[in-house]
Amino acid sequence: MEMIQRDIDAVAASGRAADRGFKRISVIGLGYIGLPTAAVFAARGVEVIGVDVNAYAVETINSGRIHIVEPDLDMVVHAATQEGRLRATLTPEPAEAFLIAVPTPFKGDHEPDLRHIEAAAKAIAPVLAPGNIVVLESTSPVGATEQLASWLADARPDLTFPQQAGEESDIRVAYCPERVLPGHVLRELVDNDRVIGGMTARCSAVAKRLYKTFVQGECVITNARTAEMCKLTENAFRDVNIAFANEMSLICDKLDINVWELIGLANRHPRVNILRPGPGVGGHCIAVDPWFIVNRTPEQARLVHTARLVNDGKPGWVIAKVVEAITAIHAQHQRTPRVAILGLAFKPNIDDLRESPAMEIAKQLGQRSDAEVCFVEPNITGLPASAPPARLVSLEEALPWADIVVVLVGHDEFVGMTTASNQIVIDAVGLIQGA
Ligand code: SAJ
Repeated sequence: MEMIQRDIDAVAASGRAADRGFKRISVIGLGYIGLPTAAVFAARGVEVIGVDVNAYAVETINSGRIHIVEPDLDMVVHAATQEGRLRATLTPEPAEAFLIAVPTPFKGDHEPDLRHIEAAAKAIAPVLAPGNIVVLESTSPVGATEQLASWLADARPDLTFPQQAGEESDIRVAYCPERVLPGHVLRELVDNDRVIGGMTARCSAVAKRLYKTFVQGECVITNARTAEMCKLTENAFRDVNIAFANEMSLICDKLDINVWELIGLANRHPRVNILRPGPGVGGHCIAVDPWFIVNRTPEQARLVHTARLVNDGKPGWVIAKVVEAITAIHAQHQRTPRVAILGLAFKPNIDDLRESPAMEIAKQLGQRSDAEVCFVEPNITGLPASAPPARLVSLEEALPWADIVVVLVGHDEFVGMTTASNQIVIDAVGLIQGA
């Protein structure tokens, strides 16, 4: 390891004199990670060519606007396009560095689906030139960077790649995962430490030089496989810890204990820090990435697998609680119960409803014929087309109206609200019943 570090430092030092920084880079995939990354490179004076298959995204960005929701990103993209440093296109163009930030979903039985990486590799291959670096940022299963390099080599037999020519290769290839938190992307892109896994020491050194254009955190070098696994490990760690909290909430419900009080008490221990139970784990990363570990090592990844099952089971548990309450009101008052669902986003204080356990719960409850349901989501102005035909109302309207109040997201707007003693409250996030 020490040896590798010495090699890397030597390569970096030798490159430094000749290098005056990257002038033109390309980002493939202009979504939640690619677009902010393109924008911060552009803000550092680099000419950035953003590439996306989505014509609407390309057009929107070229007009100085954004097609995703992320605080302050609109201003940075606007400035970059106005000053001519960021340009979006459907077709790749030559550049010194190519960063790939495309989605990596799973298919079938939670098997990683690398078809967007493959498509990106085939798209950039024709414009690659000796001396270029290709960096994969998409969360990927272990071995994906080697697979990317092999797709590139198949498409460009006239160039050499690290798997063929080692340090002497024409093209450098590295893996460098993003690890930014939605809602804080611009700050975290700059401040967070970065893990850089080159296919060779020289690949790592060049990638580090590239990221040092804007990263103020440390850029720590390892190999590609460890960097891939590091990203998966971070999100699996969080998933396992949330699963522990969620399992505690089920256990406490059975034993008639307030889980929020319990966690508050347990967390007073200096070495205990239990996360918060919720309606399930949403978002585009934590509910997906652990499967990439399970898929490759099913025999060994037992805890990681169980955590996924525990968290995926939580929305069904919340729904069962609400159905129990609906049945109780029917039996007691012989009328259709009114259910207010508070929060649809996948976590507090954002407007992103995709991959949201709250939305999954809302959809199922909204389709019931034995209850009247309304939704409260202060961060949106209208329901998506996929939502059931329920009303989107304000908290002030929903609270006095409802027989059953279901709290699914701890948005700031819900903090401090009070419910009536004759209402049934199902509080999945501990906003009302929390200690
Ligand atoms: N959640 C709980 N209880 C908690 C914390 C979170 O139920 O105590 C739920 C949230 O409500 C949400 C889900 O987990 O539904 C995920 O939210 P999150 O805030 O934990 O994470 P993400 O998905 O927004 O971002 C994660 C981050 N990874 C880690 O914190 C290890 C981020 O740094 C990554 O860059 C991102 O995944 C990614 O892109 O992989």
